[in-house]
Order: sequence, then structure tokens, then C-alpha cells
Amino acid sequence: MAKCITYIALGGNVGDTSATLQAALKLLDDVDGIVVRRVSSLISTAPVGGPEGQDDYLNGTAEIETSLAPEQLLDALQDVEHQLGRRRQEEQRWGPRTCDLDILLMGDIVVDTERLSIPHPRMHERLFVLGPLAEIAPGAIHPVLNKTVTELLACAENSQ
Ligand code: A4P
Ligand code: MG
Repeated sequence: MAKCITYIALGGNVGDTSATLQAALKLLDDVDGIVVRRVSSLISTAPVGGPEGQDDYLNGTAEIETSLAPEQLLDALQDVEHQLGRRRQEEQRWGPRTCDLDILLMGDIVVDTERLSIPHPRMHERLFVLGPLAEIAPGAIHPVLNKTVTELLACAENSQ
């Protein structure tokens, strides 16, 4: 596949999350077919959804260049999550996790299968995604909503 500029969300709220997310970026960059190009700041965010009382998250975003197909990229992200100690079967939906890596945007690719949705179906509602994404890719375009990240952030802020 031709190289594609892709945006990834990083998040976690268990253990030394800053160290875990840095390790995730290093492991991703080591994958054949992935180059990490830019990384946002990591910000502390209140949990959205999930069980009461879980700790705040650390969230960020990264720009990667990849020649992997969407499903292969998802496999690579899940492999990195696993290497960093994530055990998905033991988790509650939206509950605490060491490392969550989601695909946000992959150029103008649109995927909607049982296993994978691109653009990420909740990204446009979430300030913990849009804030860090606007820092590294304000002009990136959501190919379904036809809005830039800056525009999506303004909409999300207005509906909070
Ligand atoms: N999947 C489908 N599309 C994608 C995609 N674009 N990228 C599937 C990655 N995975 C995708 O994911 C569940 C399944 O989604 C995967 O098996 C994959 O096939 P998961 O990583 O096990 O769980 P998840 O990411 O928690 O699932 P979900 O429902 O996508 O959660 P969200 O919407 O991402 O929310 N609050 C704060 N402050 N910060 C956070 O980071 N994260 C969540 C998770 C909730 N609240 C949060 C945060
Ligand atoms: Mg995920």
C-alpha cells in the first residue's frame, strides 16, 4: 500500500502512563512499515464513561506514516498494547487500562467493519482526542464529516 499519513490516539490510566505511552511510541516506530513523525503533548484528562472512581487518564496523539493496510495497522497497535501489558479480556468497557492505541484518521480512507471503524466513531465528540490532535494536525480533514480538526474541536467545545 502507498504511504499514508495516519493519526493515532494514545491513552492510559494504570501505572506509569507517561513511561508506558513513550514506550508505545518507540515500539510503534520499530514496526516495519510505521514511522512516527510527530507527537503531541500528553495531557491529563477526566475519565469519560466507564466505571465510577477510575483515575484520570493521560492522553495524546501521534502522526505516523505507514504503508500498512488498516487491518494490519490495527494488528500492530494491538500487538504493542499487548507487549505493554494490556489484557483486553480482563477489562470492563471504558474501564482502566495501561495503554489504548486507537486509529483516528487514515488519510481519506473510510472503513466500517465489525472489527474496525475509521475515522474513529467517537473522535469528533471527545476533547481528550481533539485537543492533542489539533496541536499536531489542525488542518487534517475528517473525510466523512468534511471538517478540519480545528472545526471539530470548536464544535465539540460548544456542545460541552
Ligand atoms: N476498533 C474499531 N475501530 C477501531 C479504531 N479506529 N482503532 C475495535 C482501534 N480499535 C478499533 O477496542 C475495542 C475494539 O474496537 C477493538 O477490538 C477493535 O477491533 P479496545 O481498545 O479494546 O477498547 P476501547 O478503545 O476502550 O474501545 P472503544 O469502545 O473504542 O473506546 P473508546 O471510545 O476509545 O473509549 N476517557 C479519557 N479521559 N481518556 C480516554 O482515553 N478512553 C475511553 C475508551 C473511554 N474514556 C476515556 C478514554
Ligand atoms: Mg482502543
